[in-house]
Amino acid sequence: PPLFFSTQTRPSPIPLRLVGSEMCIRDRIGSVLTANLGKIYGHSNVIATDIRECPSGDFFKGPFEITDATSYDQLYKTVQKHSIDTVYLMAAMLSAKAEKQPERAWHLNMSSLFNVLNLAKNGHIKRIFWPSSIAVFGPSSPKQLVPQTTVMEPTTVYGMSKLAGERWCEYYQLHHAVDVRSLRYPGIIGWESKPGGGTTDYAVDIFHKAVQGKTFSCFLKPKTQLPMLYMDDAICATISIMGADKNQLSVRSSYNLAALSFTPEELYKEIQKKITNFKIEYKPDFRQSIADSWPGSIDDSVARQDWGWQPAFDLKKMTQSMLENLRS
Ligand code: AKB
Repeated sequence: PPLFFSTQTRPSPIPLRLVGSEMCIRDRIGSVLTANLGKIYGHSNVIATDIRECPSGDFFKGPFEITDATSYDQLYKTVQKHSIDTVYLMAAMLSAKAEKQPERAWHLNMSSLFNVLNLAKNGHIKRIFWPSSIAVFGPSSPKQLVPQTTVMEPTTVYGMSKLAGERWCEYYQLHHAVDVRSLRYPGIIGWESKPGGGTTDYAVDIFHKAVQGKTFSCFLKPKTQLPMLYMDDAICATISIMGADKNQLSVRSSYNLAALSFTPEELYKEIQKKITNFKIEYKPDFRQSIADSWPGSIDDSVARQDWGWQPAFDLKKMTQSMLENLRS
């Protein structure tokens, strides 16, 4: 993908990756994205932030700034200190956790977005990536191959915040020429860190239990189909859309993104091909109703047409990669 250069004289396309409060350790996509952006632009050109000190994990090697993404002033100071021109705002409280803390989730998910949109509107940064989610769809949306534009009545706090965020992204692009780009991430599966507060995170935890030789207790029913995306594909899609010519982009709210869909039963059987004595039990909890409100599969033809999206990992390849990396 083409490199992004700041307007500074030095070649420093410094994207600022923001993570939410408790998202530092469990911010899986943000951690891996930072490391990948560092490989492209140079680790010293990618500034990672969180509301508190992150352990010196191996997921990024560049500068780190303690920054509260819900504070405009703190964001402004970090942006000015490092001459940042591109922000990847990964701060959010995910679906399951947000149902337990609705007002805190709304505050984190919305105020961080407004802060970054206003930094761009006020001319302090040039470009923004902001992740939306399949959570924007609800029970009245089509269940299979849900289209880019359809009925969207989310029944979760997280989904409502992401739908509202999409509308604001399009509004700032239309009224303030803010270059903000967004993807509706499915459930993201990666080996790089532990599962977080998401409903799709069962599909991460199951691999940890499999390699530990433990029985996996699944909080969803066996035939609950959900759209998923392997971490490598999520990173590729994020870097690709940020590298696209903005005249290619027909969608300025958020693009549908898809790679694979599966049920816990299908994932378990795929893992069992490699770990034959692996056991699963099903104990559905409150997260079942969240999953039931989401579609089983996504139509991402608009993303494929506009900026050439093409996933690389299917269920077999993802399972193999997860097990190999977790074992190593
Ligand atoms: C969640 O499960 O909350 C997230 C999502 C689908 O956006 N992984």
